[in-house]
Amino acid sequence: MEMSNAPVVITVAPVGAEVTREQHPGVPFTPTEIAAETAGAVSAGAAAVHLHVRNDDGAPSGDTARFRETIDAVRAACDVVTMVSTGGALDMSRDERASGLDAGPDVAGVETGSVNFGGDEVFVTSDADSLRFIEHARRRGLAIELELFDVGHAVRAAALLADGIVPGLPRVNLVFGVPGGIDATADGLAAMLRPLPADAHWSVTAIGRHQWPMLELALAAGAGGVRVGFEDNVRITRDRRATSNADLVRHAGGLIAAAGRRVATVAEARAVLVGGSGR
Ligand code: KMH
Ligand code: ZN
Repeated sequence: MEMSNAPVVITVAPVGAEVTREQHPGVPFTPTEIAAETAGAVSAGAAAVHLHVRNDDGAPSGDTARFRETIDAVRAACDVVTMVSTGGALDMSRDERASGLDAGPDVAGVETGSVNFGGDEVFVTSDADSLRFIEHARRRGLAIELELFDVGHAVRAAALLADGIVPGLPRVNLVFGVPGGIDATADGLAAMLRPLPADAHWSVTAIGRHQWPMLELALAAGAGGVRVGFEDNVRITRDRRATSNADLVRHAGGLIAAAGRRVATVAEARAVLVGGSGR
């Protein structure tokens, strides 16, 4: 994969499904809270938002109306590319996981395989699940970003792209540091990139303490995007918790500048993440 001087899209993942207010009291739950947290992150340089939704009590929600209310609130608060997760939460049905696709987002995130999350937790996405989410997203005219946690997922993503099942520009997000997934190392990054098309727009997510070192490494290797947010990590350093999602985005912006790169505008992010999908 070639080095890149392209602007770097910062995606913020402010909500997640698993992170709790014990881990960070600022995790947003309601549409209003999610919109405010997203707007702050956009002011700090984020150009896309990866959304999960919650009930008022913080329980993950698989309700289309809740997604719609959240997306509307986000759009009223700021200009940003909206992406819904079809990963949902571990105990959700496939229908609940698909609920965001009917809420009018710009982009659908779709997994291409299963992965252990540690202990008894298994995040299951069968090939049939992937194909159903992709078909649903296509029916809705959504752009698709493939979410890859291990090398086999990248192999499957490459086939889905080559066969035109996932149409348009190849867009992938590589996730590092999940207990049963690819390791957050330079070798891990090379292994994930190897099966993918050379023109893929690739973004990097890394979990917990792996986040900042992996993002630095990925930026030096030409990543087209980085993802930060409470969903992935709540800390700037081991000793300092981030004050907000915007704080995490600002820190990512510093790493991008240090790598001699530039943060993408929302218009640039839209061209890369949504362009060619007909939206
Ligand atoms: N919450 C996890 C079970 C994604 O959003 O694409 C799945 C997840 C991945 O967060
Ligand atoms: Zn997610």
